[in-house]
Amino acid sequence: MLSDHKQPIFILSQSDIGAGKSGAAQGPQAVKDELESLGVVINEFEVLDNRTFNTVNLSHDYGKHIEGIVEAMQSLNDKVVQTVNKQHFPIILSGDHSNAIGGLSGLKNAHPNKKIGVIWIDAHADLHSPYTTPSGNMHGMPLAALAGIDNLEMEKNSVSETVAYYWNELKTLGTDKISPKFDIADLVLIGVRDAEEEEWGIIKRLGVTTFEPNDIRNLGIAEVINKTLSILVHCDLLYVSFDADSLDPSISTGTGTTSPDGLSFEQAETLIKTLMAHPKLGAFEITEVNPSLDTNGKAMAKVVGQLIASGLN
Ligand SMILES: [Mn+2]
Repeated sequence: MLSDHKQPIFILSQSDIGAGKSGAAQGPQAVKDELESLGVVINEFEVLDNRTFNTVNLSHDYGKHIEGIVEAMQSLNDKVVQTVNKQHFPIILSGDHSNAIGGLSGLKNAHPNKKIGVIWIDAHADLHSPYTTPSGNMHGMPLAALAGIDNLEMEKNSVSETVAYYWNELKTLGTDKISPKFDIADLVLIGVRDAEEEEWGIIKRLGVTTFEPNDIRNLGIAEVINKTLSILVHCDLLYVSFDADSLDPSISTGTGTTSPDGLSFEQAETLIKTLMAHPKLGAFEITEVNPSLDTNGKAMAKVVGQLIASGLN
């Protein structure tokens, strides 16, 4: 249950041009439908149809659709700022994980003087930059954009001036051009198990706390949460991002990049229930539900809907 009588506004940010596979643009609506069928009353919601920005003709090797993503994330940033300024609480249902750039930037731009701690529940580390990405897909880069990290120490791509320009726009999203949006030491990765060498380089060099599947097994999810919250105790606000691929593939049927040894339903439920009730929670994002990849109708949206409903009840 949300603390302090927070009034949620659901923001459906449908951009999926950061993913390698299309279809996650339909995820937000599928999750909202599922929440309503579970009895969650959604009084206020906003739908951003920001998936089509500027996608024609603009594919770069090391930042696919980056121009369009800058526009899409500007619109999400603005919507989150408005929501927070109205004293409402943003629950962001997003297409692919590049949407975190707009979501977290919005929280920071609404509270420029507050220190934000980030809890990233994901199979992946999402710490690539255009300089290190193997795929060029922007949904592998949101944390680096938000933390202002290029990782030139491990540079392997020759990035065009155009991509470098738009990457800088993403890092400095918002009218005050704040970068970084959070301190990389104030990041905790939960469930990470499929990251590349360049990402582990950042994690090791800059001291990012990670809870891998073995840690979660050994400590138990309750202790993982305790440790996470004690590491972030000095932060003023928390941004929680939940990627559907953090879940074990046995229950994460409809998402773009599944990976074995993921969270069980019960572990995810405990995480979401505890974090949603936290008084410092500033925004909550749920992402990467892709109904078009689902092997079993809307099974993924159902699982994610049940988790969020459980967190809200
Ligand atoms: Mn992700």
